[in-house]
Amino acid sequence: MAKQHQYQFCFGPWNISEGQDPYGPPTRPAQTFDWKLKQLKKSGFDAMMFHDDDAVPDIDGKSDAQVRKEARELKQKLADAGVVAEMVAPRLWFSPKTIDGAYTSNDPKSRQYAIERTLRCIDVANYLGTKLIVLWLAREGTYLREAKDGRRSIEWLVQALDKMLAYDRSIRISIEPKPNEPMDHAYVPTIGHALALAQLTRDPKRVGCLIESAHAILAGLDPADEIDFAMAFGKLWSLHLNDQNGLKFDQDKPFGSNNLRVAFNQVRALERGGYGKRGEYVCFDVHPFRTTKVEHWLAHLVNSRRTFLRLVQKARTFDEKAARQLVADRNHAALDQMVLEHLMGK
Ligand code: GLO
Ligand code: MG
Repeated sequence: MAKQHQYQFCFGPWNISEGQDPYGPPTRPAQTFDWKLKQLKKSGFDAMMFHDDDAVPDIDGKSDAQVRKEARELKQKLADAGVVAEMVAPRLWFSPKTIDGAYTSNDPKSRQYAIERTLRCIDVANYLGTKLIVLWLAREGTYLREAKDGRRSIEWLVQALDKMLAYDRSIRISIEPKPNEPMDHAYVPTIGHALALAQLTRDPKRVGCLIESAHAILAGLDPADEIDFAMAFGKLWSLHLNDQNGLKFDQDKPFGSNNLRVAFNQVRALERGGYGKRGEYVCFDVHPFRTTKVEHWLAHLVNSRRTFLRLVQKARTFDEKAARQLVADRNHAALDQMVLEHLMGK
């Protein structure tokens, strides 16, 4: 068992969302950023993750000086609240310029915009005091296969990563793979794809990954195996824990909500690999249910953290010796039941 340590927790302002879905409008009124920041600290969280335009709203319409001013003000606000910025991610999927993709758009002007916007995002990360850039490659993929050249798209992705790595030699990039939604097929659907892509860049050591439980499940994979795989490469630099009921829309359910055993195995993998010991955060990319009332607005975050910590205890009290004996004896039926009994408790 890895040496015990305290985990540090994180979420993003978008995780206190208002309940809209493709079929209906918000069900809760929007809250201010300051309110969200206060709730974060009060609920036992240590860090906040940001999109570039969470940090500097309407970033595309602002000058470099204005971006610097606003980002620095935010840094001060975070410092006053005793919160750090975990990462900054360029939100490349809202602009009319990225309708057909960002780094892999067929339009050179759009690709240029995507890169310039990302370099600005790196500036914002520097102002906020984090060196971690997260890339969720939302629209890098196709709705119909004939619309893009897959190999050329990979080359464009590598060129974009190279520009980021050259722009700032101290940043690290975590790719957050997701197999689908909004696209039919995304170009970097799994952790294996992300880490292979890293190898083609000018500085593979600075390109790692972020695992989101729901995205692994959408790819038909076990998130615990994805965690072990990334950690075998020393490349798990961030984490979006949540849950997902099979192959549906991206549900971002509370951690463990759908399958406690799959959640337990993720925590066990994190414990084994010593996740967090090099300053990595446990982030929850979870959303309230559309039905959630305003007064229960934080419950999905508080509950995810609580479930995580309870599962850490379950991982630390799991009888590893007995499990090893059952494994050696190939008694998988007993091992299976042992896990269930352990999770159910007395
Ligand atoms: C969507 C993603 C998204 C990212 C976020 C940070 O499916 O999970 O929430 O995590 O934009 O890049
Ligand atoms: Mg995510």
